[in-house]
Amino acid sequence: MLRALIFDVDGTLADTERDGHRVAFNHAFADAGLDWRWDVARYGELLRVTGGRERLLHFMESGSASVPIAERDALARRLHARKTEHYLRMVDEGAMQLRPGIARLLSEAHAAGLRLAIATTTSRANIDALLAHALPPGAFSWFAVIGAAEDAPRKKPDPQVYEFVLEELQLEPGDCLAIEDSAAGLQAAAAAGLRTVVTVNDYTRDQDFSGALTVLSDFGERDAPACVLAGASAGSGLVGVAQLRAWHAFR
Ligand code: XBP
Ligand code: MG
Repeated sequence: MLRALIFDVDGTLADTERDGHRVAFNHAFADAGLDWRWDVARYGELLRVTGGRERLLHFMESGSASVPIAERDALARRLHARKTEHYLRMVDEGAMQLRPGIARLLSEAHAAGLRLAIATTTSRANIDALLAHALPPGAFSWFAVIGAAEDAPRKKPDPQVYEFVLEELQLEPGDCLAIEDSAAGLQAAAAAGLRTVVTVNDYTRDQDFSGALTVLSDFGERDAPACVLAGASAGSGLVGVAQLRAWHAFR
Protein backbone atom coordinates (compact mmCIF):
# COMPACT_ATOMS: atom_id res chain seq x y z
CA MET A 1 0.00 0.00 0.00
CA LEU A 2 1.29 3.45 -0.86
CA ARG A 3 2.26 5.33 2.32
CA ALA A 4 4.95 7.80 1.21
CA LEU A 5 6.18 9.80 -1.75
CA ILE A 6 9.93 10.41 -1.94
CA PHE A 7 10.86 13.34 -4.17
CA ASP A 8 14.13 14.11 -5.89
CA VAL A 9 14.90 17.86 -5.92
CA ASP A 10 16.95 19.12 -8.87
CA GLY A 11 15.00 18.65 -12.08
CA THR A 12 12.01 17.15 -10.25
CA LEU A 13 10.63 19.65 -7.72
CA ALA A 14 12.12 22.53 -9.70
CA ASP A 15 14.07 23.05 -12.92
CA THR A 16 17.18 24.15 -11.07
CA GLU A 17 19.97 22.98 -13.34
CA ARG A 18 20.15 25.16 -16.49
CA ASP A 19 19.29 28.55 -15.00
CA GLY A 20 20.31 27.81 -11.41
CA HIS A 21 23.26 25.53 -10.67
CA ARG A 22 24.89 26.06 -14.10
CA VAL A 23 24.80 29.84 -13.81
CA ALA A 24 26.05 29.66 -10.21
CA PHE A 25 29.02 27.53 -11.31
CA ASN A 26 29.88 30.13 -13.98
CA HIS A 27 29.73 32.95 -11.41
CA ALA A 28 32.10 30.97 -9.19
CA PHE A 29 34.53 30.49 -12.08
CA ALA A 30 34.47 34.21 -12.84
CA ASP A 31 35.01 35.09 -9.16
CA ALA A 32 38.08 32.84 -9.13
CA GLY A 33 39.47 34.54 -12.24
CA LEU A 34 39.06 31.37 -14.32
CA ASP A 35 37.97 31.58 -17.95
CA TRP A 36 35.90 28.38 -17.66
CA ARG A 37 32.30 28.75 -18.85
CA TRP A 38 29.74 25.94 -18.92
CA ASP A 39 27.21 26.57 -21.67
CA VAL A 40 23.81 24.89 -21.72
CA ALA A 41 24.89 21.97 -23.91
CA ARG A 42 28.18 21.34 -22.11
CA TYR A 43 26.43 21.39 -18.76
CA GLY A 44 24.00 18.75 -20.07
CA GLU A 45 26.97 16.44 -20.70
CA LEU A 46 28.52 17.24 -17.32
CA LEU A 47 25.23 16.42 -15.56
CA ARG A 48 25.99 12.75 -16.13
CA VAL A 49 28.27 13.17 -13.13
CA THR A 50 26.04 13.67 -10.10
CA GLY A 51 27.12 16.02 -7.33
CA GLY A 52 28.49 19.48 -8.00
CA ARG A 53 31.93 18.92 -6.46
CA GLU A 54 32.26 15.58 -8.26
CA ARG A 55 31.23 17.34 -11.51
CA LEU A 56 34.01 19.89 -11.04
CA LEU A 57 36.59 17.17 -10.40
CA HIS A 58 35.42 15.28 -13.47
CA PHE A 59 35.77 18.46 -15.56
CA MET A 60 39.36 18.91 -14.38
CA GLU A 61 40.20 15.22 -14.84
CA SER A 62 38.77 15.13 -18.36
CA GLY A 63 41.53 17.47 -19.54
CA SER A 64 39.17 20.42 -20.08
CA ALA A 65 41.17 22.52 -17.63
CA SER A 66 44.84 22.36 -16.77
CA VAL A 67 44.99 22.09 -13.01
CA PRO A 68 47.80 20.11 -11.34
CA ILE A 69 46.46 16.87 -9.83
CA ALA A 70 47.56 17.84 -6.32
CA GLU A 71 45.48 21.05 -6.46
CA ARG A 72 42.25 19.68 -7.93
CA ASP A 73 40.50 18.56 -4.78
CA ALA A 74 41.05 21.83 -2.89
CA LEU A 75 40.05 23.90 -5.94
CA ALA A 76 36.88 21.84 -6.46
CA ARG A 77 35.93 22.37 -2.81
CA ARG A 78 36.58 26.11 -3.01
CA LEU A 79 34.69 26.58 -6.26
CA HIS A 80 31.81 24.45 -5.04
CA ALA A 81 31.47 26.44 -1.83
CA ARG A 82 31.41 29.70 -3.83
CA LYS A 83 28.93 28.21 -6.31
CA THR A 84 26.65 27.29 -3.42
CA GLU A 85 26.74 30.92 -2.18
CA HIS A 86 25.68 32.13 -5.62
CA TYR A 87 22.97 29.47 -5.91
CA LEU A 88 21.54 30.38 -2.50
CA ARG A 89 21.46 34.05 -3.45
CA MET A 90 19.65 33.24 -6.70
CA VAL A 91 17.06 31.11 -4.90
CA ASP A 92 16.69 33.89 -2.35
CA GLU A 93 15.98 36.32 -5.18
CA GLY A 94 13.15 34.05 -6.34
CA ALA A 95 14.89 32.64 -9.42
CA MET A 96 13.66 29.06 -8.89
CA GLN A 97 10.01 28.06 -9.14
CA LEU A 98 8.37 24.66 -8.61
CA ARG A 99 7.68 22.63 -11.75
CA PRO A 100 4.10 22.41 -13.08
CA GLY A 101 1.77 20.44 -10.82
CA ILE A 102 4.24 20.00 -7.95
CA ALA A 103 2.57 22.38 -5.47
CA ARG A 104 -0.83 20.82 -6.25
CA LEU A 105 0.50 17.27 -5.87
CA LEU A 106 2.24 18.05 -2.58
CA SER A 107 -0.89 19.53 -1.01
CA GLU A 108 -3.05 16.71 -2.33
CA ALA A 109 -0.66 14.09 -0.97
CA HIS A 110 -0.41 15.83 2.40
CA ALA A 111 -4.21 16.07 2.65
CA ALA A 112 -4.51 12.38 1.72
CA GLY A 113 -2.25 11.42 4.65
CA LEU A 114 0.71 10.30 2.56
CA ARG A 115 4.09 10.94 4.14
CA LEU A 116 6.42 13.14 2.13
CA ALA A 117 10.18 12.90 1.90
CA ILE A 118 13.13 14.14 -0.12
CA ALA A 119 16.08 12.17 -1.48
CA THR A 120 18.62 14.35 -3.24
CA THR A 121 22.25 14.64 -4.19
CA THR A 122 22.40 18.34 -3.41
CA SER A 123 23.16 19.92 -0.05
CA ARG A 124 20.80 20.57 2.83
CA ALA A 125 21.31 24.34 2.54
CA ASN A 126 20.17 24.30 -1.09
CA ILE A 127 17.05 22.30 -0.24
CA ASP A 128 16.12 24.48 2.73
CA ALA A 129 16.44 27.61 0.58
CA LEU A 130 14.45 26.17 -2.31
CA LEU A 131 11.66 24.86 -0.11
CA ALA A 132 11.49 28.10 1.88
CA HIS A 133 11.12 30.20 -1.26
CA ALA A 134 9.18 28.02 -3.66
CA LEU A 135 6.74 26.07 -1.45
CA PRO A 136 3.38 27.42 -0.30
CA PRO A 137 3.62 28.88 3.26
CA GLY A 138 3.69 26.17 5.95
CA ALA A 139 4.40 23.35 3.51
CA PHE A 140 8.01 22.88 4.64
CA SER A 141 6.79 20.97 7.70
CA TRP A 142 5.00 18.46 5.49
CA PHE A 143 8.31 16.73 4.77
CA ALA A 144 8.87 14.00 7.33
CA VAL A 145 12.40 13.20 6.18
CA ILE A 146 14.99 15.03 4.10
CA GLY A 147 17.93 13.04 2.80
CA ALA A 148 20.69 15.22 1.30
CA ALA A 149 24.36 15.11 0.27
CA GLU A 150 25.43 15.29 3.91
CA ASP A 151 23.44 12.12 4.70
CA ALA A 152 24.65 10.15 1.70
CA PRO A 153 28.18 10.87 0.46
CA ARG A 154 27.85 8.20 -2.23
CA LYS A 155 25.85 10.06 -4.89
CA LYS A 156 23.12 8.69 -7.19
CA PRO A 157 23.01 6.23 -8.97
CA ASP A 158 24.20 4.76 -5.67
CA PRO A 159 21.06 4.01 -3.61
CA GLN A 160 22.54 5.37 -0.36
CA VAL A 161 20.31 8.45 -0.07
CA TYR A 162 17.15 6.40 -0.70
CA GLU A 163 18.26 3.80 1.85
CA PHE A 164 18.81 6.61 4.37
CA VAL A 165 15.33 8.02 3.74
CA LEU A 166 13.63 4.61 3.99
CA GLU A 167 15.41 3.94 7.27
CA GLU A 168 14.32 7.32 8.67
CA LEU A 169 10.75 6.83 7.47
CA GLN A 170 10.75 3.31 8.95
CA LEU A 171 8.94 2.10 5.84
CA GLU A 172 9.51 -0.73 3.41
CA PRO A 173 10.40 0.26 -0.18
CA GLY A 174 7.20 -1.44 -1.40
CA ASP A 175 5.14 1.12 0.54
CA CYS A 176 6.81 4.12 -1.10
CA LEU A 177 7.03 5.72 -4.50
CA ALA A 178 10.05 7.67 -5.77
CA ILE A 179 9.59 10.67 -8.07
CA GLU A 180 12.68 11.31 -10.22
CA ASP A 181 13.75 13.21 -13.33
CA SER A 182 16.93 11.40 -14.38
CA ALA A 183 18.26 7.96 -15.25
CA ALA A 184 20.79 8.17 -12.40
CA GLY A 185 17.97 8.97 -9.99
CA LEU A 186 15.82 6.14 -11.31
CA GLN A 187 18.74 3.71 -10.94
CA ALA A 188 19.34 4.86 -7.35
CA ALA A 189 15.68 4.43 -6.43
CA ALA A 190 15.42 1.04 -8.16
CA ALA A 191 18.56 -0.20 -6.40
CA ALA A 192 16.88 0.69 -3.10
CA GLY A 193 13.87 -1.42 -4.14
CA LEU A 194 11.57 1.52 -4.95
CA ARG A 195 9.06 1.88 -7.74
CA THR A 196 9.52 5.16 -9.58
CA VAL A 197 7.54 7.68 -11.59
CA VAL A 198 9.73 9.85 -13.82
CA THR A 199 9.00 13.45 -14.75
CA VAL A 200 11.39 14.56 -17.50
CA ASN A 201 12.96 17.92 -18.34
CA ASP A 202 15.00 19.21 -21.28
CA TYR A 203 18.20 17.69 -19.94
CA THR A 204 16.78 14.24 -19.25
CA ARG A 205 13.99 13.50 -21.74
CA ASP A 206 16.18 11.28 -23.97
CA GLN A 207 17.63 9.18 -21.16
CA ASP A 208 16.86 5.50 -20.61
CA PHE A 209 13.95 5.13 -18.22
CA SER A 210 13.35 1.42 -18.56
CA GLY A 211 12.05 0.16 -15.25
CA ALA A 212 10.06 3.32 -14.43
CA LEU A 213 6.34 2.81 -13.75
CA THR A 214 5.51 5.80 -15.93
CA VAL A 215 7.37 8.63 -17.66
CA LEU A 216 5.59 11.99 -17.56
CA SER A 217 6.18 15.38 -19.14
CA ASP A 218 5.35 16.87 -15.71
CA PHE A 219 2.41 16.59 -13.27
CA GLY A 220 0.22 19.04 -15.15
CA GLU A 221 -1.68 22.21 -14.39
CA ARG A 222 -5.31 22.96 -15.18
CA ASP A 223 -4.42 24.92 -18.33
CA ALA A 224 -1.43 22.72 -19.30
CA PRO A 225 -2.13 19.03 -18.78
CA ALA A 226 0.65 16.49 -18.26
CA CYS A 227 1.48 13.97 -20.99
CA VAL A 228 2.25 10.33 -20.31
CA LEU A 229 5.34 9.70 -22.45
CA ALA A 230 5.92 6.02 -21.66
CA GLY A 231 5.09 3.15 -19.37
CA ALA A 232 1.37 3.57 -18.83
CA SER A 233 -1.53 4.02 -21.21
CA ALA A 234 -0.79 7.20 -23.14
CA GLY A 235 -2.91 10.19 -22.35
CA SER A 236 -2.91 13.59 -20.80
CA GLY A 237 -4.39 15.25 -17.75
CA LEU A 238 -3.62 16.26 -14.19
CA VAL A 239 -1.61 13.63 -12.35
CA GLY A 240 -2.60 13.40 -8.70
CA VAL A 241 -2.61 11.00 -5.76
CA ALA A 242 -5.28 8.65 -7.15
CA GLN A 243 -3.29 8.18 -10.34
CA LEU A 244 -0.04 7.61 -8.43
CA ARG A 245 -1.75 5.03 -6.20
CA ALA A 246 -3.03 3.19 -9.28
CA TRP A 247 0.41 3.12 -10.97
CA HIS A 248 2.07 2.06 -7.73
CA ALA A 249 -0.36 -0.84 -7.27
CA PHE A 250 -0.23 -1.96 -10.89
CA ARG A 251 2.45 -4.65 -10.57
C1 XBP B 1 21.26 16.80 -8.88
C2 XBP B 1 22.72 16.92 -8.78
C3 XBP B 1 23.33 18.04 -8.00
C4 XBP B 1 23.07 19.41 -8.61
C5 XBP B 1 23.96 20.46 -8.03
O1 XBP B 1 20.75 16.43 -7.64
O2 XBP B 1 23.42 16.08 -9.30
O3 XBP B 1 24.72 17.83 -8.00
O4 XBP B 1 23.36 19.37 -10.00
O5 XBP B 1 23.93 20.48 -6.64
P1 XBP B 1 19.29 15.69 -7.47
P2 XBP B 1 25.28 20.45 -5.77
O6 XBP B 1 18.69 15.53 -8.84
O7 XBP B 1 19.62 14.37 -6.80
O8 XBP B 1 18.47 16.59 -6.60
O9 XBP B 1 26.24 21.38 -6.44
O10 XBP B 1 24.87 20.92 -4.40
O11 XBP B 1 25.78 19.03 -5.78
MG1 MG C 1 17.27 15.14 -10.26
